[in-house]
Amino acid sequence: MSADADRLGLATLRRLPVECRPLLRPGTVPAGIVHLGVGAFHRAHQAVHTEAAVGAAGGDWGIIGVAPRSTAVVDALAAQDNLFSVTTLAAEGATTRVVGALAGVRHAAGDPAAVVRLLADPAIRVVTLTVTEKAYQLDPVTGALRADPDLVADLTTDRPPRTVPGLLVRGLLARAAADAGPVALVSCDNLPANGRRLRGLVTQALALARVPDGPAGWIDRQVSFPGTMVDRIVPASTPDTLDTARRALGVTDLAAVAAEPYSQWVVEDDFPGGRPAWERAGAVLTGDAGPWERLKLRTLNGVHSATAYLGALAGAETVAETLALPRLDGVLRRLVAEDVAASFTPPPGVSVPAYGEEVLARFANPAIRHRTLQIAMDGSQKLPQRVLHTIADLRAAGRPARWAALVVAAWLRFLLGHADDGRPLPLDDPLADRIRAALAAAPGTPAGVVDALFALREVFPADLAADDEVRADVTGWLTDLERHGVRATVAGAG
Ligand code: CS2
Repeated sequence: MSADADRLGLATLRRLPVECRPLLRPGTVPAGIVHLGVGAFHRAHQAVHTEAAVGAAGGDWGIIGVAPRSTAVVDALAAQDNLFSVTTLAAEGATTRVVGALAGVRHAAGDPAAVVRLLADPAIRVVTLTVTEKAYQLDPVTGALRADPDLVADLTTDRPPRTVPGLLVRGLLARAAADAGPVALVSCDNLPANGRRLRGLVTQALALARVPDGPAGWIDRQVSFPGTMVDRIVPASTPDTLDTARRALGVTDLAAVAAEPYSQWVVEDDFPGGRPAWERAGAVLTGDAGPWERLKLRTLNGVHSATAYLGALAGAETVAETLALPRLDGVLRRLVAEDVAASFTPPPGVSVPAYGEEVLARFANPAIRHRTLQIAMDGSQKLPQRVLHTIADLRAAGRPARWAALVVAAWLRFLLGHADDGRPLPLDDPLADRIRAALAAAPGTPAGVVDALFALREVFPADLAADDEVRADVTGWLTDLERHGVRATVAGAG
């Protein structure tokens, strides 16, 4: 128990304003879920939905939060008896509430064996993941597992696993050996067809590890991979986030997060070992999350990436600041209405342009400071499902993809490393070395840059890269962005 009288913890719960107290008291709900990636998004999303579900309908569904790498969050939560607060930032004001969904925390890099044991524990019947796109180590275009030396060592030696696929496969093998009962592995990351991708990861990793038919068959029969669509805007926490939490709670919370009011979760209902009554907490349980996932990835995340690259180039620090650039909202509306909406069939009853309007209103929330550079990270892992699938589907239907091409051009210009005012822009991407090498070998013209980067097969599939109309559109936009900058390009567009 936390002894610090000034710190959030079981001992200080009674001092919190009544409206800030958790629905569940940690320690009273036994663990049934392991969550990998106990970052801000998980704390403000699945943890909140799960606490509400258990509060409404009961069940042994406490969450053990596992941090794959960072010890900071594990240390902060452990010192707070696993309690943390979520501040909901609406334009009208903020409300803060402590969440009691976590039954424990572990640090995977520090004690991988403990995490493997947890995954093999029969009490654990659901494993959820928010580890970001790159941690799956899957080729964004094909879904093929990238077997780098770390992953190969995890799968072919008995050293303690260091990668997420390694940890999962070791855990599943231990579970099969103990015949510990069925489990659902639930990706809550923004990957396309995330359930199928995670199943593909496990299948490929088992093959690479040359796992015999016995345990491989057990895993095939006992493990499900429901797909999900997850949505809540949760910027990385800052000193401001901690100050706001402290003012509301009267004690310090070093694991505080802040998020927008909106939260959505669509989950395929395939849980062989049971699940919390998430439908009692606002989640939609469905047979196929695919249409929801495409809606969200192409509209919300596609427009988010567009905003991040255009905003970063224009020198805007946040998404809300970017939306205030003259005429930029008009361009984003045309991206949604003319390209995204024409590229796929949305869930029944959903209008893509209306959903797009709601997204723009959420992005404009003045209380949320979501940094463009945070969203701009890892573009090679994000662009395929957010923008390139839109382009591919439009082209397959014989349609143009002019606005989506602008997003690609903005990404390429971002990769060149300088904002419109000449300030350097960081390249934080698992393919950074490949991207730099491709650019260094290319002529500096817009067409040269397009040629060099369209040759990255992990990002641009061959069909798309060979499409002259797409190349011409992207080259045209890149020329405009280079000559005139984002402001003038946007003002002159459409
Ligand atoms: C964002 C997402 O960082 C990013 O790439 O687009 O994290 C986004 O905020 C969430 O998907 C919203 O649900």
